[in-house]
Amino acid sequence: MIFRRAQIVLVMALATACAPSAKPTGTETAVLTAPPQVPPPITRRQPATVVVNLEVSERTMPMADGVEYTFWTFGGTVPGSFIRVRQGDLVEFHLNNHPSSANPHNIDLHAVTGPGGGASSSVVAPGHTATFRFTALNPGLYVYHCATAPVGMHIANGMYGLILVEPENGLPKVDREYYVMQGDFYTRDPFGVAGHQPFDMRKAIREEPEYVLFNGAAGSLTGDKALSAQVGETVRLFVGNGGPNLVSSFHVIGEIFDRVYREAGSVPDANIQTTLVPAGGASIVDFKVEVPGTLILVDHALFRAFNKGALGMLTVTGAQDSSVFSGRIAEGIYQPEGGTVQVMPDAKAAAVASTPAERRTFGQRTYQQTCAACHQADGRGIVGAFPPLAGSDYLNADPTRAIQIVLFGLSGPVTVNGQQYNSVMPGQVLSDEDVANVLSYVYSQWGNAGTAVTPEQVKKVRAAGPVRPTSTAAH
Ligand code: HEC
Ligand SMILES: [Cu+2]
Repeated sequence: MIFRRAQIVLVMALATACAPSAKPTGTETAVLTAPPQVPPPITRRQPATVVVNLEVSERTMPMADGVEYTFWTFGGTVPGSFIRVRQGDLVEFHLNNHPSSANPHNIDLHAVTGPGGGASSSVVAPGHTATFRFTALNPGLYVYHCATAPVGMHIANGMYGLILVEPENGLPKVDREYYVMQGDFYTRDPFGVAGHQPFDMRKAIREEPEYVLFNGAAGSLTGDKALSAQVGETVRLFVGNGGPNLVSSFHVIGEIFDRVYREAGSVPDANIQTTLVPAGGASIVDFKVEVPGTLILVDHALFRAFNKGALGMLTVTGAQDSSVFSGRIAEGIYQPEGGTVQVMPDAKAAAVASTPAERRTFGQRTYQQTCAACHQADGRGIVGAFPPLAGSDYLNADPTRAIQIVLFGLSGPVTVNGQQYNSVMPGQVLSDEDVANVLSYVYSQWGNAGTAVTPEQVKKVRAAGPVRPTSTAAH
């Protein structure tokens, strides 16, 4: 016992002895990366002076399909550049505000021990630069953000990012590291309405975002921008939340986090399903991917994921392991409430189109507001859950059937482009005009057949009533 106590005291003494008291030696310039990439781990075993050059710029970029927003950025991206330093490093921070900016900005790094996290030392007018230094005393993953008044607005426009202060001996090695940061956005028009969207201060004060996004855009981490890994690899996500208002319930559908540094603290916890990421906070999650498939990153406050954009993907490739996951091995029909598919409430007033082009424009709006939540903004759906409308053989084979599906819903097995789906699409409460608009739009997109659908056709199908559609494209 006495021996053990002596050992512990010795370990503590060693820990304090080689802690940040060591003087930085040498100077290097920090490698900054755009999301979702992360700079490589630091291999140095002693502190250094690290120079960070970060440029603030205001730029108009896509926020969703057809939607643009003038973001205020650190390093030209939302979230801002990822910064990686080591505990004990002396950081020399240069904040440069591009001459084209309309506003002054500054930076508050939660990794700074000092007044305002550097905010008042870093205020920069357009075309100016400010320099300050700090020593990274505490290891962890820290949010940085602009703190220029009105602070909430600068953050709502995208001014936040992450700085990792690696502990002296580094983090445990993993095969892949990615950078994902959530933020809530307040636009004049509802989610998906095309065009340039100005910031809406009243919605921001009411905390009612139209968009909740990972990495600054709906679809920033889906399709060919999905994160990737191979079966058997370990993945680490540096997850941040810029807010300004919402707290994130970060979850990856189809995975369990083997290790979570909750709120980016130093002691990892194990086997976590969903981790809370506060506004102005972060979390580090590590997991091994055991089976191939698409893992879905969400804020598990799920309307944010399926209706406001907070959805990303991690594509895992490699060999199947049916002992870990079997896939569907049996199926049958279970209908406690009878065979009818439920219909969603809340029909909206129709937009009456006077030309085919206008019909498609109105249809795009309905698509973004109604269909994109499931079939995705790019029409490619989600493998295993929502069939694609882009290049769908099933859709293109029969417009009457497509009208039936939108009006009355669809359930049971269907095969789309050779893939089986067996789920439920609720009937959509839309007017004849709206159905004609949305289907004309869908048919005009993504390599589809270009079929024009008229309100008269929809009216006839509605009058004929529900039919169980055939399950394959051919009929
Ligand atoms: C709540 C999610 C959801 C919404 C919203 C939704 N769908 Fe679907 N949709 C599905 C699912 C799930 C299926 C497959 C149903 C099955 O497996 O039987 C499907 C199937 C389809 C199909 C046939 C299969 C294919 O890919 O060609 C079409 C066409 C379609 N939906 C069009 C639409 C249109 C147009 C809208 C918007 C007006 C819409 N859906 C809204 C979930 C949804
Ligand atoms: Cu700012």
